[in-house]
Amino acid sequence: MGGVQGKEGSPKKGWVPETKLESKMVEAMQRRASEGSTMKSFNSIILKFPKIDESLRKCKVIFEQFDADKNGAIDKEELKHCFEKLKISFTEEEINDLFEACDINDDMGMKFNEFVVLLCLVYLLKEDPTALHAKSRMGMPTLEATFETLVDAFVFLDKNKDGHVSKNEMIQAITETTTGERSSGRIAVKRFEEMDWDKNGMVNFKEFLFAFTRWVGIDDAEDDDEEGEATV
Ligand SMILES: [Ca+2]
Ligand SMILES: [Ca+2]
Ligand SMILES: [Ca+2]
Repeated sequence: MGGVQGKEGSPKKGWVPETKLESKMVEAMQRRASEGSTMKSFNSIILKFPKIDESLRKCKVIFEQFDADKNGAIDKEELKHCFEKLKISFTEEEINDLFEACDINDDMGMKFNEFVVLLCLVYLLKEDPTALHAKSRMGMPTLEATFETLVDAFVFLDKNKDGHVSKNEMIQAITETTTGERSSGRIAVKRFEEMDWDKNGMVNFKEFLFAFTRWVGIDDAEDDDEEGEATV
């Protein structure tokens, strides 16, 4: 707490990840990256959007199950119960780090989109090098397949496999598939800036996931009751 913020900007070499969790995330991503990506182009990622969207929305059921007091957010206690049920053995510190990493508006409760990001990070972190391609890491095979698609998409973008997507990598990914249109470079930069929340010039997997929940539109699902309760 209260550390010196120090030099911002230059995320060149020697850039130190903020938390242990962050460095584990990068390590897990680098290991996964060494296996390569099945994505062929940026468009092939976009084509998967509807399916990913559909699958992530189904997460809402899980979210509601874990939101024991039904206040629309998952607090730390609820999250711990949730992890126990899923047999996810994270340490207290890891749970705290995860919680803080995903609780972006800092109100001590996971909203739905934050919860989706958190589960996907758990999926990535639960990757066990000694048990590659085990059937299921979390007991949710369909959802895990979607998470794998998201990891795969990130690996596609991370050309140099360092666990981060740089602006140049984003530009490369988008411009190499669109046939030399002038505008595609600008789009790439815009997309990149949308993703790079902390403006450090690099997009990590967490930032990528949050951007994704916005792109597929699950972040504005907050108050629209599908039951259509007409409360006026
Ligand atoms: Ca709750
Ligand atoms: Ca990279
Ligand atoms: Ca960033």
